[in-house]
Amino acid sequence: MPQLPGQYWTDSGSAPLTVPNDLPTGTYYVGACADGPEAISESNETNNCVASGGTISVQRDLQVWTLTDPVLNGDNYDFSVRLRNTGNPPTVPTATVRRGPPPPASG
Ligand SMILES: [Ca+2]
Ligand SMILES: [Ca+2]
Repeated sequence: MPQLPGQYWTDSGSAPLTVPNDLPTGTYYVGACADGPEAISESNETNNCVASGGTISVQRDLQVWTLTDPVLNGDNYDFSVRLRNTGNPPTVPTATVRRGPPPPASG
C-alpha cells in the first residue's frame, strides 16, 4: 500500500526472534529500520533505524548434568548423558562423545 506524505504505517504483533547458536554471549538490542534493504532513495537516509530501549541478554551456559558410567553391551558401551542449559536463550545442546583421558577437574 503506498504511503502518502505524513501517513503512518503500523506493523504490530509478536514474532519469534531466533538467536543464532553462534551469537557470542552478551547484551543485544532489537532494531527496526525503514527501508531495511536500502532500496528506496530518500532525502534523509540517516533517520531510518531505531534501537529498542530494552535489551536481550544472551548468556548461555550448557552443562553436562549427569553422565552414567559406560557399561559394555556386546560390541558397544551403553551410557546416558543429561545436558542442561542454565542460561538463556533457549538452546538445544548437543553431546559429543570423546575418548581419551578424563578432562582436568574444574573449580
Ligand atoms: Ca533509503
Ligand atoms: Ca529516511
